[in-house]
Amino acid sequence: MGRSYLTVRALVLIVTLLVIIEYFSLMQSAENADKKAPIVFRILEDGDREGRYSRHVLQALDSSLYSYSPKQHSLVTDRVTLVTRPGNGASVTNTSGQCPLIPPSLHGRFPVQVTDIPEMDAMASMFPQLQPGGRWSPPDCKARHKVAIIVPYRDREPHLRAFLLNIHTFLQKQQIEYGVYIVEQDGNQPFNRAMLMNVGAAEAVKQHPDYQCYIFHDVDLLPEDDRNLYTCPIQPRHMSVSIDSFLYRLPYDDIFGGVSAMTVDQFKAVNGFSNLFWGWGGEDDDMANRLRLKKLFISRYPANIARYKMLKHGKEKANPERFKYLYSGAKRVGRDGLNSLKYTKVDFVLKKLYTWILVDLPHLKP
Ligand code: NGS
Repeated sequence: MGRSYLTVRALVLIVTLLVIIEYFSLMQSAENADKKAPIVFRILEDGDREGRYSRHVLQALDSSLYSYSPKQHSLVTDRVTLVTRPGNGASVTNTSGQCPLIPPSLHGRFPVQVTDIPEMDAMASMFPQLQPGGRWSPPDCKARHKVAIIVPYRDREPHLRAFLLNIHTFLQKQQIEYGVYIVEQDGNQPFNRAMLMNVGAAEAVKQHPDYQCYIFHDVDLLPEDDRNLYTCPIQPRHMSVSIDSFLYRLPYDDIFGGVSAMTVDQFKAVNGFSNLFWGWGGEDDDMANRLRLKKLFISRYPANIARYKMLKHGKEKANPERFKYLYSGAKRVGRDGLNSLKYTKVDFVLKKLYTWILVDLPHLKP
C-alpha cells in the first residue's frame, strides 16, 4: 500500500516535471524564432534571393519596381525612388505622392498597451487627426491601401477601448487609409460573428465604395509587431498566426479565425460568410472551405511577425450545430452569405473613434 502510494506520487512528480519542461521549451523556441530574425525590413537586391534574407516578410516585392545604388544612397527611377537609411531600413516612394512601399516609421515589436486605457472621450482627444467614424488617411502621402477594419462586437467595452487605443496607433504608423467599423449585435441571441462581419463589410462599402479590402478583426486581439502590415492581400491572408495564449503556435493549418484579410473582390467571390453559425465556432472554418472551393488559398506572414496578444475573457458557449453546417457548407455557398444577408439597423453613429453599427439579426432559413 505504502509502496504503491509512493510510486504514484513519484509518477505524478515526473509527469509534472515533464509538462513544465515542455512548457519552457515551447516558450524558448518561440523566443528563439524571433531572435533569429532581427531584421526590420529589407528590400532584396539581385543575388540576395537565397540565403541571408530568406525570412523576410516582403520577399515577394518585385525587384523591378526599384533599383538600388549603394554609392548614391538615393536613386530616382522613372517609377520609384529608393531611399536607403543607415542600418537595415529602406523605404520606397514614387514620384506621384504615393506613400512609401515600406512605411518609414516601423519599429518591429512594440509593447501592447493593456492597462491604464483612457475612457473614450479622453482617447478621442489623443487622435485629433481622425475623421468622423474612426477614419484616417496619411496626411503627407497617398495611401496604397484603403482598408475597412470590421470588428464583430457585443458587450466588451474594456476590450473595445484597449483595441481602439492600440489599433489606431498601430495603423497610423503603417500609412494605410482605413476606417474602423464596430458591428454590435443587439439582443440576447447567441453571437453570430460571421453575420456581423457580413453586415460590416456591406455597410463599409455602402459608406465608402472605394475600400479595396476588409480586415476582419476580433476585438480581443492586439497586434504586437508593426511589421504585420494591414495591407490588402493578394490571396486571403490569415493574420493572427501566433497568439500569446496559444504559446505563439498556429493551432491548425486551415485556421482563418481571429484576424483575417480579404479583398472586396475575394469576399464577393465566396459570397461572404455563411449567416447560419449562431454561437461559438465553425464560421471561420466554413470560410476556409469557401476559399478552397473558389480556388483561393490562405496566405500568412511569418509567425515571429504576425503575433498577437489576446485579452482575457470567459469561454463562450459553443454552437452545437456547427459541425452540421460545416459539413453541408459547400452546397450552400451560392445562396447563404452576402446575397441572402438580412438585418435591421437599430442604430448607426459616426463616433469619433469608430463607426458604430448596432444590428438586429434574424435567423435565416438554411
Ligand atoms: C476550432 C473552431 C474554430 C476556432 C478555432 C480556434 O475548433 O471556429 O477552433 O478557436 N472550429 C470549430 O469549432 C468547428 S480559439 O481557440 O481561437 O477560440 O476559430
